[in-house]
Amino acid sequence: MGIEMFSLEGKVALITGASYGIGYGIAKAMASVGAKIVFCDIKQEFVDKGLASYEADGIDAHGYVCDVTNEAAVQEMVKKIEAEVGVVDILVNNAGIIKRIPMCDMTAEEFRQVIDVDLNAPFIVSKAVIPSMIEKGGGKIINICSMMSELGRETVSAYAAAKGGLKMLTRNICSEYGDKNIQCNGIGPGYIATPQTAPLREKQPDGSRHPFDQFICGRTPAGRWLNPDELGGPAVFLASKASDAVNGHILYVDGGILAYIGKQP
Ligand code: NAP
Ligand code: GCO
Repeated sequence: MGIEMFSLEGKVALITGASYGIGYGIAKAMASVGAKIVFCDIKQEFVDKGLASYEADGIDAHGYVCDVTNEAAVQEMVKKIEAEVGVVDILVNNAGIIKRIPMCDMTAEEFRQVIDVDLNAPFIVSKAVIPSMIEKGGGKIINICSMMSELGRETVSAYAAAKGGLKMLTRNICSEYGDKNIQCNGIGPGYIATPQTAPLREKQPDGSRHPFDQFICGRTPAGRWLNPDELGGPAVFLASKASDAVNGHILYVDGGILAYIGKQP
């Protein structure tokens, strides 16, 4: 077997929340090895922006408006995709939100919102595509986890609970559907420069670097933030035949953060 073991030629890949950011970087990489790209976003405005970006990059993507927390809307979207593009061979549960609020100041409603998008939605979307994957003889599911699947941090209790839960949902899908030739793995990105993390990189009023920016670069052996394109290779691997024996694994793409104690003073 040669390089074709990484080919996604003829495969339909659904990437949620992929108008920009990490999802977009993953979609671009998958398209470059032959996948047909389907994405969704919660607002028409972002789907339109996403479609324009894909077109500018020479990618013929299909975009749908869908709130991934709404089970009826997700079921309807998956039916449409099957009719208009084909059965989803690869699902990337990427859409996600974060609320950085100290736990005792966070309302139960805010906690639920994060769990809803970051944990319930991957359950809902996976559940919608698995039956057709089984009928077709297999499929790949990639859940976008986080450093917070392993580590805690002040202010991100809901996010850490959701991403820790997503790690276990990944292992459970692997356990439950491995015998149907479905591989479900996670990618745990480190700190990636996207709109979600923009507040952590904002320059201070005096022009100096945000303290969190300095902290995270000191915790990353490479000494820098990663970019969405750097998740492309690992995602292609987990979507391709090359990873058919990899199941229930979380691949941390963190520039080494989890291996490092941090820069010594
Ligand atoms: P982002 O820039 O905020 O993009 C997230 C996307 O998800 C946006 O397009 C957003 O749409 C969409 N979305 C949110 N709620 C949705 C819903 N209910 N239905 C459909 N789409 C929805 O985030 P990102 O940084 O690329 O992160 C992508 C994933 O990676 C998330 O799961 C995040 O937790 C995870 N992650 C990020 C980092 C990082 O450092 N950036 C690190 C580890 C893990 P709108 O813009 O319309 O709201
Ligand atoms: C935060 C960050 C993180 C990262 C990422 C780490 O506030 O700590 O936003 O949650 O985005 O998920 O892997």
